[in-house]
Amino acid sequence: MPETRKYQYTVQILGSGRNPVMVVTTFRPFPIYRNKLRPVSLAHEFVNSKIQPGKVVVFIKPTCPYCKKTQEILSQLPFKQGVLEFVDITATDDVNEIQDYLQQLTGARTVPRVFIGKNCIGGCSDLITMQQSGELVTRLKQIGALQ
Ligand SMILES: N[C@@H](CCC(=O)N[C@@H](CS)C(=O)NCC(=O)O)C(=O)O
Repeated sequence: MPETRKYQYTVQILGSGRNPVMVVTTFRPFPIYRNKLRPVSLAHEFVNSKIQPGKVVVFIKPTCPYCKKTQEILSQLPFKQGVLEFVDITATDDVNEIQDYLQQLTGARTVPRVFIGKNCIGGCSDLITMQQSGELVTRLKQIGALQ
């Protein structure tokens, strides 16, 4: 059955008098499948947009000790500017959907989830193993992430 899409906008009117300005503040696509309204894909699109070749992205929760350790390890390395990104998934409205999608992509929904380029290397313990074996720096050099 082909998927049709409906869209939900939240609109804010700014300004006053003769020149009101309409601003679309949120936008959510709702694919309708078998007449059921189901929000999907925003989380997928969000995660996909962050995972890029040449970048290191880590999905984190700020309260997670494994995430803090991961941040500590990676922050000590000489990354090129803009190459390393920590994405706090709790700052989104889609924490569960993002974790579900991370599970689908990587086999685990725990944080941190560390991506070197398009590949997920796992979580904090995997990062530590790679750091100890020297593979971490090798992989980072391979994608051109280091200065
Ligand atoms: N062995 C994992 C442990 C990661 C872990 O247990 N993370 C916790 C947060 S501290 C988690 O994701 N729990 C499930 C959740 O928050 O949904 C690693 O080294 O990354």
